[in-house]
Amino acid sequence: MSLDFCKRTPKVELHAHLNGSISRETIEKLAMKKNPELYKDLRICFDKGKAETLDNVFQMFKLIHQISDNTEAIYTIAYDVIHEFSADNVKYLELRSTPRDVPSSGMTKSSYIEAILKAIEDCHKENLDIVVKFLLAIDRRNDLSVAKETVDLAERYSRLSGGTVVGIDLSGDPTVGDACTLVPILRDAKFRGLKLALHLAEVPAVEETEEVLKILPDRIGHGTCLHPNAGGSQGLVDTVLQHRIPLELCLTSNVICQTVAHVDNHHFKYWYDQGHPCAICTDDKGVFSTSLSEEYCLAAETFGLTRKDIWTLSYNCIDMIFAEEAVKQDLKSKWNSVKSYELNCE
Ligand code: 6MZ
Repeated sequence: MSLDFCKRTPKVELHAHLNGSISRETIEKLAMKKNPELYKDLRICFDKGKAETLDNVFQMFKLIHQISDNTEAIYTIAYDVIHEFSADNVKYLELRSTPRDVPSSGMTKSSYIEAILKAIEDCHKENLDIVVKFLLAIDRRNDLSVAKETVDLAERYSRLSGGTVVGIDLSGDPTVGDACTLVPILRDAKFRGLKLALHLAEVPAVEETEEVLKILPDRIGHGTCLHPNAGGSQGLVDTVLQHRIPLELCLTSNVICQTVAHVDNHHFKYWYDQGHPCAICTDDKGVFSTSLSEEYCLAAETFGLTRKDIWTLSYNCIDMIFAEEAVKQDLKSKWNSVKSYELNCE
């Protein structure tokens, strides 16, 4: 499989954390302005291979958050990340990010969200060929009151942005906190019409996953340990299959974080073979030094997928997006307009 073919294939990115997607160029731009010493630390961290465990990755987020502590930086990161995905031929992108208050810079959760919305709007005004939606993230360490504040903000900004904010993500270090405590507010978010993309079973956690699955989220992030062979249970697998809850699968991320021992063992194979809806995603393209095209190429090479398989995998993601039917139809025509050319040429 050529990387070139994966680059030319139009793609949908459904699982991209804003601060984890930051490129080296943007880090350099922001860190040099703020503190060259911090840049040295970040550069050491970003050298390929340094993000080698889940723990290290979460340390890297702490460093990145030091440079994204003001609305100007948040705007720059969002603007650059959207351009980078667009350059990789991503036609539809759902960004997710955890709103932060930083009193020393005057950043509030609202101004954080507004900076991202402004970047999305400015990219749209430039006629960049990409539709961008936004999910507000709840960190699983948060208590119910912080989570409720995020859901209130999502509801408010969904209205104010005319539908750019579409829902809620639940993420954060999977080895910390208990998502069960957040179930009432997640249920309420769904009731208020927000979509739910929840990180589930990134590490083994059968009881927690059973409890959260009762909400029937709209999509699952990772789902690495749903299967009994990976520390899950047949009951979890059956629920996900029965409700056809789409999975957002991030190959490089799982291998680097060591939640999957080797890419050959990635759970993509199991779910793909069941004909279950699977979206290949990057997770944190900056932290993991990857791109969506590289992830498709890796999936193709590892699991012997043909060009037609890759095309279909990408096309099928359109039905998993959190956008109205008209957007889905537009995307499908875009895919279909280049399909026969791309699949027939060498
Ligand atoms: C769980 C993750 C993650 O929100 O500041 N995040 N949560 N599992 C992962 N797998 C590696 N990768 C990223 O982006 C950074 C935040 O996204 C979540 C974490 O909460 C991290 O702090 P934002 O834009």
